[in-house]
Amino acid sequence: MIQVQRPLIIQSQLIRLCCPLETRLKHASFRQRHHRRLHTKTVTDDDIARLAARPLHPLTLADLIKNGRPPLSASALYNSANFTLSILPARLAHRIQSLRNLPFIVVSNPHIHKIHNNYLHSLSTLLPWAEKEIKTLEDEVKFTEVMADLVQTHANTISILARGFLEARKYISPKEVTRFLDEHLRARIGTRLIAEQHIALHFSSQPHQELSSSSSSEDPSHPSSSYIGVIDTNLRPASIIQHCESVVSEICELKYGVRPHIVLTGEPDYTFAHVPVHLEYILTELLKNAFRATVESGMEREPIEVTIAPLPEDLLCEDNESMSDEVISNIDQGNLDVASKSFTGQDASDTASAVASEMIRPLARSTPGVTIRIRDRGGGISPENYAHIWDYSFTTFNEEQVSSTLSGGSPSKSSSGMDGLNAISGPGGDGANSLAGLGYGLPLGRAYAEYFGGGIAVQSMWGWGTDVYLSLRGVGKVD
Ligand code: ADP
Ligand code: K
Ligand code: MG
Repeated sequence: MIQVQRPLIIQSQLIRLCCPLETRLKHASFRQRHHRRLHTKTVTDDDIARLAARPLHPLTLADLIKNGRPPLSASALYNSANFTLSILPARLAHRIQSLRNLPFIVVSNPHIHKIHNNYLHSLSTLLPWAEKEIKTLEDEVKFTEVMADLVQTHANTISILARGFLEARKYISPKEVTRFLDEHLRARIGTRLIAEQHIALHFSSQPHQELSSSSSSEDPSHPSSSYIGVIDTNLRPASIIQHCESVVSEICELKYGVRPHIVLTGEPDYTFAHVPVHLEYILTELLKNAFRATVESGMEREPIEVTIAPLPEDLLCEDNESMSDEVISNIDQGNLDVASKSFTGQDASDTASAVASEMIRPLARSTPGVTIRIRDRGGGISPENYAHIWDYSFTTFNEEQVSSTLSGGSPSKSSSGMDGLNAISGPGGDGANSLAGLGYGLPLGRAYAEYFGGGIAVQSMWGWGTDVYLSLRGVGKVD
């Protein structure tokens, strides 16, 4: 297999912040008890064309929290299942079409073809539900099994695609790969979030409470009341930073005997509503880059400064006002092309407007957020390299190491000795560490940040160091 095994202690640390303990325990016991074959229906080309012709429902924050705080009643839970069911088939069909639109020789690559087949499989598990309304507990449990299968099937998508595009690099340019992955991985973030949200709500809802009775008070660091599904309404960025620092610096010390340290400044007690796994993924990638640069340039005695600065409220108001009621109502009604055109003033292509709408949509409903600056003394980024840092395939890591990281063998020692640091990554969906060193950290981190209206900006002071600004918006007013 293509996964590189991470030391056990670190893997479990990474999982820790992903979701409340009780959800994790229940998820595990659910998977054990419901390990049976799912009902499937063969997917025809007609099915794909028909479903892909449906407009894509833009996932709003309101969608994720509209069923209220858990525990959900049975009817709210059915609403969540039916909503999930109403939007996933079209999303999967769009992904299949977009994979089929790649050059034939690229989509014929076994790894990329595997991803194509994974989407076909997931669509085949959803088709039997196509004309159904979920209104019994029995159906809801079965549907949650389908969702668990969906999340599981696509868990390693990123490392598999990375390997496929690496093998097919003779036939497709880095810019084309970036264009495809930017759309594909952004769409995947949304699809995954919808499925995981339903799974999380399922486990924290009244009809399934008996599953949780033994575990509800075991994890005081995760008071379940602050969670609505996968969203933590009381997320403290400083806690995630400290956690990511310990993971990244532990690897650094184990491998190289040095451990750059972080100095945390700003407002460490700030909290807001966001998706913890997203934040953890992004910060792990950004810290990994900062640590790598710091050690490579022999500056490990210099602290990496991380500053947490809440966004001023009035600034957000102005920002929200800049989006007219017309744009907001078009977003709400799913008229993304119209909304994106009137917001950006551009007649965007389908793809561009899909990407643009994924970005503008959350702005309409956002609440305060935060900027996190990561400042390192790692020497900065050369102007030649700076032009490429957002390309999915671009890395200053050498190819031998990348191939060996992907093939799961122990990476060869590099002249810089940084292979180990590049073999780690956050749990941004893969749960594995195989995408690191492939040049996916910055672009995928930015995709996560932009999903709810934030962003990442990199400012390099060549010869000195790098400042990275991560901005995140709170995910909507809850309550
Ligand atoms: P990867 O880390 O796998 O190479 P990334 O997308 O995370 O991929 O980063 C791409 C490249 O950008 C890195 O290989 C490195 O050359 C450069 N880079 C990113 N962050 C920094 C930093 N803080 N200091 C110096 N170079 C950086
Ligand atoms: K990159
Ligand atoms: Mg990186």
